[in-house]
Amino acid sequence: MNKVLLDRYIGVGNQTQNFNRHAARKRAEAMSLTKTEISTRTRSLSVIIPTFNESQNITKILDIVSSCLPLAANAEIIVVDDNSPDGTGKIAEEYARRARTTGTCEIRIINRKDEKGLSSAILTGIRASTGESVVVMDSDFSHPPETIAKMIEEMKRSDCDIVVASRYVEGGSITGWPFKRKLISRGATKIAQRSLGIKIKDPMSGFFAFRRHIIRNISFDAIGYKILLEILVKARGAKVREIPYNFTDRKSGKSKLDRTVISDYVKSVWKLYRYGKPEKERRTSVRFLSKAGRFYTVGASGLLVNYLVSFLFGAVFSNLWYIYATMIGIVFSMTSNFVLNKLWTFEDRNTTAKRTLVQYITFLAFSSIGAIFQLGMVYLLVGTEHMSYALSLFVSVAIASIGNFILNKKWTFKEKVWS
Ligand SMILES: Nc1nc2c(ncn2[C@@H]2O[C@H](COP(=O)(O)OP(=O)(O)O)[C@@H](O)[C@H]2O)c(=O)[nH]1
Ligand SMILES: [Mg+2]
Repeated sequence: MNKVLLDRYIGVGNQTQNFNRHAARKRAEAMSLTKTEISTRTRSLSVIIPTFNESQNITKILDIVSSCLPLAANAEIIVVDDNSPDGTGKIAEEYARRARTTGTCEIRIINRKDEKGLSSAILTGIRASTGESVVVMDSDFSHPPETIAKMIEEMKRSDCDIVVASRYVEGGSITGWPFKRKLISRGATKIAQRSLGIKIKDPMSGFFAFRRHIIRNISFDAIGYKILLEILVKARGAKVREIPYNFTDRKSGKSKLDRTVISDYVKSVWKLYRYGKPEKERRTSVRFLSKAGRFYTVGASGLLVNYLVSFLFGAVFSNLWYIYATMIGIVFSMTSNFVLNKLWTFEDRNTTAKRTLVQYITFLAFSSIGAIFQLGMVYLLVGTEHMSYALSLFVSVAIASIGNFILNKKWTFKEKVWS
């Protein structure tokens, strides 16, 4: 942020006087309206400001945001603080108390003692708010308060449901972020756009406005940092517009972005990706056949792995006895079969070492039993029943593989055979 803008936001020098004058004028205007006039007006705007350890910013941001809000909106500001150790909640409460007599809009503080997390804090604020439109913004001056009016104006002008203040549309920009953060932001944006089919340029924005009705039927997961993404995916049919703004990195306090943000992000994108996908098939017969189909496909892929690995070892290590090469091929194919069956056929996501090892050993044991059974069966059918080799091979492979599927389903992956 350049010096003039910064001064403007944090209230230094001449700009402070301007803001104070502006606020005083608005207060005077407010006083000319009677209290009942104000309270009987519908609340058209709520501004949600989540905070955590923002003691250096909170008073100034409340000053400036409240002076930026149009009186006619009968707006409220809701600060949601997660019991900040630096006393942000207390400072905000004190400010709100003073504003009750002198302020131009209602300020409420929600102090969450037991819950943590940005998305859930925003959601708490949204639920507690009553405005017809809601704006969400940070408390660290990264989001210029004067953009709020532009967002509301755009919402009315284009009659849309969501207005995103965007860093990535023409006219938007980022000031003060190191290359690494810009890269992470761009990467996360691309992932959201590609995997969730989102068209807008800045779905990761933390600065946005929306009409309350669009979230009426949404059940939120509120994982991690980016609640806008969840709204964009779940508020189907909502009309979205973007307007540019200049994001400026904070000057006071610290960013709360840490490593868990990235894993939370992956989790939330995965959840959103699954959102709206058809429910799991309910018919037992279809599920059984689908798993059997996957089991046989994996088996076929195992033959290929077996052949390729045996061939490769035989070719690369020319001194290796071909029986050893074949054995290595068998071990590789059994292992790849196991991994694919665990993750794909039986969709077992529990990958703890102990459980996986026990499953692997059980799987190998059943595969070996299957192979021995197949040998014995062919020997019996060809030798004593005089069946043709081709037919006896077919019969024994069919019985062994069906047995293998059922045994592994029941004992290795602990599923009911038919359920
Ligand atoms: N209530 C609450 N607010 C949070 C939490 N984490 C971040 N915030 C607030 O969310 C806004 C954005 O956080 P910030 O650390 O600046 O994120 P960055 O801009 O991505 O580096 C700021 O107003 C923070 O005070 C949280 O866990 N709970
Ligand atoms: Mg920030």
